[in-house]
Amino acid sequence: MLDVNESTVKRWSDTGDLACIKTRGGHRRFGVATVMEFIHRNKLSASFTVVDTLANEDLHAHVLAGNIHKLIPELRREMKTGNVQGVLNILRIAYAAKPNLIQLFTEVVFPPLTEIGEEWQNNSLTVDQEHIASNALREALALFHSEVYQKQPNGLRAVCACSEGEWHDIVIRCVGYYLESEGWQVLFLGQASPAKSLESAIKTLKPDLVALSATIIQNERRFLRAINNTIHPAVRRAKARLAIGGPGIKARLNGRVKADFLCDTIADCEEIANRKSYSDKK
Ligand code: B12
Repeated sequence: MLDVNESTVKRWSDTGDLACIKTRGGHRRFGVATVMEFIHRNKLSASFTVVDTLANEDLHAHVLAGNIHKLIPELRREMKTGNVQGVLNILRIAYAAKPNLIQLFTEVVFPPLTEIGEEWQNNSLTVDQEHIASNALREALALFHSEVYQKQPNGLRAVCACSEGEWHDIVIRCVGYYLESEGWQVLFLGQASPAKSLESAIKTLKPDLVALSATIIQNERRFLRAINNTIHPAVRRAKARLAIGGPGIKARLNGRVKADFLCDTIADCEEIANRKSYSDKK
């Protein structure tokens, strides 16, 4: 892609500039998205990029110009057919054109999810179709994140989880993937984490940040009790920070829930991930 020697690639890899995955046999493998991020960061130009795999000329031009939202219909189509590799390819293309994870999630990944939710709500999509689509995305994101460029470890640890009874874990996974790319160590507790198990995880794992996602708060009193009486005190004992995100959560819970960050969008992660917020810690 860059018309350079193998030894040059090895040197970039040895200095940590170009991250690689080592196979059991000790061979280096370079993820497409990592290579693309490297190219952009170093202002190099590639003779061929994954964007060039787009057959549609208009789309190719738009994406090259950074209009990655134009990929939404492609992504939606691949999601609906449950094509994990197809979804993965769209993610790689979007990242190659714009190596910014927050923008990728906001402009490309989340809109089709919202649309699919609406189609399900107005009965134009069945439950099984919705499950196939969201699962294809979830799996592709898991593959994609292992290819994303990660900064040097920053010594900070985050625990990411969904609140009690909450199954919608795609956003909190994306939050964790972003934190990892910023050098965080991330531990996923996953869907529907009971307050008590989160409390014990905080005690043993001693994270710097606990990030929670709450899409559906079925019982507000119970939710507030779990956060204010169990999770927030555990976070304070661990001298950590607590971030809670969910649709309209600021308007809904501001002043009533104890948290360091209340987040309506994944863009709030940029503030949460900022090393300075933890400068009193390490
Ligand atoms: C995929 C999906 C599912 C999948 C989830 C798979 C998975 N592993 O995640 C499954 C099939 C399991 C599911 C189940 C249900 N779902 Co559902 N689901 C969706 C769908 C289509 C996408 C969810 C998603 O990821 N959204 C994408 C993100 C972008 O949206 P978001 O959560 O609002 O996140 C934004 C912010 O809130 C913020 N944010 C959120 N968390 C955090 C955390 C941090 C730290 C930060 C910084 C930011 C942040 O960032 C995002 C924007 O940048 C939505 C549609 C929709 N509009 O979201 C419905 C939707 C959320 N589901 C809905 C419903 C009703 C259900 C069920 C009750 C259905 C049922 N009868 O069983 C169950 C509930 C399960 C449960 N107990 O949680 C409704 C919720 C309506 C409501 N508010 O009450 C929606 C909105 C569909 C609809 N249009 O009606 N669902």
